[in-house]
Amino acid sequence: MYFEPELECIDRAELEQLQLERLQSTLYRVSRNVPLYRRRFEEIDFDPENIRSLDDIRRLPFTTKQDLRDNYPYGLFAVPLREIVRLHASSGTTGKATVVGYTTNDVRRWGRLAARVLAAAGLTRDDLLQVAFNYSLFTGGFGLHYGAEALGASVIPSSGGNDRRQVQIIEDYRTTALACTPSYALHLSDVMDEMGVQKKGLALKWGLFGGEPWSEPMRREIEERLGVKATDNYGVSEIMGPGVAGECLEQNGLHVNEDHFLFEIIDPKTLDPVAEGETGELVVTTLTKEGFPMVRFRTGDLTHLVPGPCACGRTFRRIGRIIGRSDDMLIIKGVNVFPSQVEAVLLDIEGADPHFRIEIEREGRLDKATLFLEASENLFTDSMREARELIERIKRRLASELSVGFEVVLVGRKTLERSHGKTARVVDRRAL
Ligand code: DLL
Repeated sequence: MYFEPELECIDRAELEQLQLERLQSTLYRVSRNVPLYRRRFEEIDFDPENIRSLDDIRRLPFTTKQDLRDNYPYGLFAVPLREIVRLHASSGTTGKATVVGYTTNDVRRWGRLAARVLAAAGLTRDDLLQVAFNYSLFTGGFGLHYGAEALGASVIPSSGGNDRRQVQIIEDYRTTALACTPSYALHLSDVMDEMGVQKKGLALKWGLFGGEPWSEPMRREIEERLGVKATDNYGVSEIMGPGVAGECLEQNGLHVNEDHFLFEIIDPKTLDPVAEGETGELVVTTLTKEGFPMVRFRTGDLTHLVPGPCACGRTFRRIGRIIGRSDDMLIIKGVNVFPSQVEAVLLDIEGADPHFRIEIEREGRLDKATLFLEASENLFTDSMREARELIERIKRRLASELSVGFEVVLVGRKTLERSHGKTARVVDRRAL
């Protein structure tokens, strides 16, 4: 039930002392080793020596995704590359934007924190966890894999995709726990029905879902259809991937691993802390990361602090499920996509006029993204063949640069709605 009970149930006063010490050493480390932080601390005349309480963190500037882009690829690493044993990136970023690095200690800690999340979600060493997240630059697969190994459970690294084979493995290997995105879990359940699988006969007990937003009705549906107890877990690659926070079997908020991450919830407009329990943007400072420490990283994710202690006995505070984003980032099939990335691809394709609209819906259980693109003067063509070729070219580029497949539909000039002179770029019809 607990993986590290002495830490997961730590006395709050002791925790705060530990956080303060770790915060101070993180701030020392970044001010010595990361030019961006050194410069920013100098600008505000800040010396890590002067951190007296956890609230002092509010004096420090935020770190944003833009900072990561500006320092691509290795500018924010706090150790020489020789110390780094692993590189990852945020989902969707096949190329530029984010690269994060882990030292040997970071990888080991990542496994332990993911193991806590698994234990809180019901797993023990007797379980067989099928990890149907991709093993790639994306952190999902590896993170949960290490967690299961640290816990001593058996891992089935099936990775993402290949639906019928996933189902067959669940049946034949007698998988007891499944980790994937919540929408993929529902999709697999449909595939089981198509294949005529008797779900009652499966050994499945636990479902660990994360990587994309979902809802209570989705949880209930997954639980009923797959016969699992479903829990939510949260992570973001800039911080560490899965293992940042996870629900326990009370299913009422995600315990943040507070001995390793200091979190704040701020108003994304004023940047001040929100009142306790109100919704705001989650900001995270890493307390033990060596390779890629982050100070006040703005995740863009909207959540709230769940009031009061939890019946499970863990003393770590809980955040509510992520209900949206403070920026325009979309999560399509679990992959992060910014409309500006779509625009950049279109701009780059000769003749493509970036007047576009992205429509996202759920087809069956899975996300379907369609790009409606206005044909511009130079790509307007009577030739069906040329139009088809253009569409194929755009599809290929989007798939390879954004890691998400789009349907592409060319529409006539000036047919897309303009709102205040700007295209209403995203229509999200998904009901979670
Ligand atoms: O999605 C890490 C992860 C993998 C977490 C597998 C859990 C399970 P990124 O690719 O960097 O990392 O995407 C991070 O995904 O800022 C959220 O917007 C969203 N996200 C992650 N977990 C949840 C969740 C991984 N449980 C971005 N609920 C984050 C809602 C989530 N959104």
